[in-house]
Amino acid sequence: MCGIVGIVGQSAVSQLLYDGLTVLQHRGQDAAGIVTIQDNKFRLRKANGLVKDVFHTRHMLRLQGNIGIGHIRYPTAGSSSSSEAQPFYANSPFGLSLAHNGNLTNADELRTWLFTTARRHVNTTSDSELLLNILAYELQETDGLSLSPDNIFDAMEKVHQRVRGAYATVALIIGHGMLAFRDPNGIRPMVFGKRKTATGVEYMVASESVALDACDFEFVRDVAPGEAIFFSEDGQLFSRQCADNPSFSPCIFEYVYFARPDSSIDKISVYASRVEMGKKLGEKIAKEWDDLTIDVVIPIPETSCDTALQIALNLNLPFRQGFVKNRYIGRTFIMPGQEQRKKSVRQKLNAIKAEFVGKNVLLVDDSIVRGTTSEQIIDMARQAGAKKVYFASASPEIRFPNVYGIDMPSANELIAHGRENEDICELIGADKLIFQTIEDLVAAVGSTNSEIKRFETSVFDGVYITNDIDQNYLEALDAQRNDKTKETSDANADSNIDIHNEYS
Ligand code: PIN
Repeated sequence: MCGIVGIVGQSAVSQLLYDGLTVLQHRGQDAAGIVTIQDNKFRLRKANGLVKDVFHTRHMLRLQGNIGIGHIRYPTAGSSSSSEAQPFYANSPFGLSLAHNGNLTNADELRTWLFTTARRHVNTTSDSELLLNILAYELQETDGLSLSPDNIFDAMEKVHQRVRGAYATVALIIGHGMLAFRDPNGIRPMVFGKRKTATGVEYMVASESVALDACDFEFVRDVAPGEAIFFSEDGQLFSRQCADNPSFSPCIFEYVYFARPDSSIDKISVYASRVEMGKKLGEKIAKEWDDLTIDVVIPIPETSCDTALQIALNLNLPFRQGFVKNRYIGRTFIMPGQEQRKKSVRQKLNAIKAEFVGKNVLLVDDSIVRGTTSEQIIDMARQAGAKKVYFASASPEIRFPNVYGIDMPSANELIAHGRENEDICELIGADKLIFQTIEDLVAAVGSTNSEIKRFETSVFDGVYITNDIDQNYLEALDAQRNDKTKETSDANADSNIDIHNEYS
């Protein structure tokens, strides 16, 4: 998962881009980058690490200009080498730079086409660099020394025809402005906002609305699936629907886990959707577990807290924060490599014994992915003195890989793949295990926006919205991206060269 921001301002934008990226840091902690335009030249800084570690004063001073984009990255396609950090750059036409959240599902086909037909060199394994080159090719095809918004939208129509998958994208075109577009299914989120200054209007685009709040921009709306919005350098906004058959199918996992609760995505409050998940799951527990005695509901911090509190309210049970989280350690699911994830659980969480001794506890988490964290936490609860440990997941069994930018590429690494409740329960060591049903999850998330008829739910039901995923694709993805391959490719990452990073 990644995060993107973009600003067309009336004064220097680098600090705002930095602030926007910082509040989106939960979306990826692997690398960060900002590019601005000053005097018709790109100024770029990108490297591996957290936002606060990538940008030092000397970088910020060089990132001059009133227009810029930024990216934070968790590696989903490509390796985690720093040369794959974004934004990417292409010199022709005009000078382009692009930052992308999502994953393209026809990357191999695009790579071949770019090489054999468009004769464009792509220097990394990142699908975002492919997307940049497809956009560059289509912009190049339009005539003239300048681009009109209509030229740009015509090119975007062709981009949508060529590219498949998930892509929320911002791009800069030197001498013109900033382009933002979202894939025809609206899988990955993107919003924009504006504000007035003494000298004119400023616009900001971001993955989540929380970035607009933090930068003091007023939320305007979500970018529509298939829509492209062009913000000209002089502060004008143009937009057009550029996809042939747009359908609204946002990724449901954003609400389950990824997005911040204070964000609103596609007119649904992430926080409210998590409370609704708690209501539904509470009702299910009341119905199916009425023979069990639960003494206390304990969330596994922190995504599940809002859900767990609502479960406790529904069941009329005490809610206690039985685990203390070290907030100076990253999200475990988002850490590459199983060993690293395992080790960090004990560093990340500790139990408050008094909440466990002699009690039947109901632990609540947002999801069970690989199951290793859940297993260790259940063990921790028992060591802290719990009599019985029941476990509830706010989302259903995750049985299928994600191909749209969430790092769940290998079915074999998913504990629920090919397993039923009892097997999973035994493997994680719980006394009882309950999952939200997919119907309840969809109802919970969709309850406040009836415009959305369908969510992207493939990790739960194996139905891929882009209709282009078969077993061969999944096997190839597994081979390319499972934990084992990632560990080897990470070890080799430093040997890659980075031809476009000016300032280190
Ligand atoms: C963690 C949110 N959440 C916890 C992410 C663990 C799956 N894991 C997904 C549960 S936090 S496992 O709130 O952001 O800290 O099933 O892979 O072990």
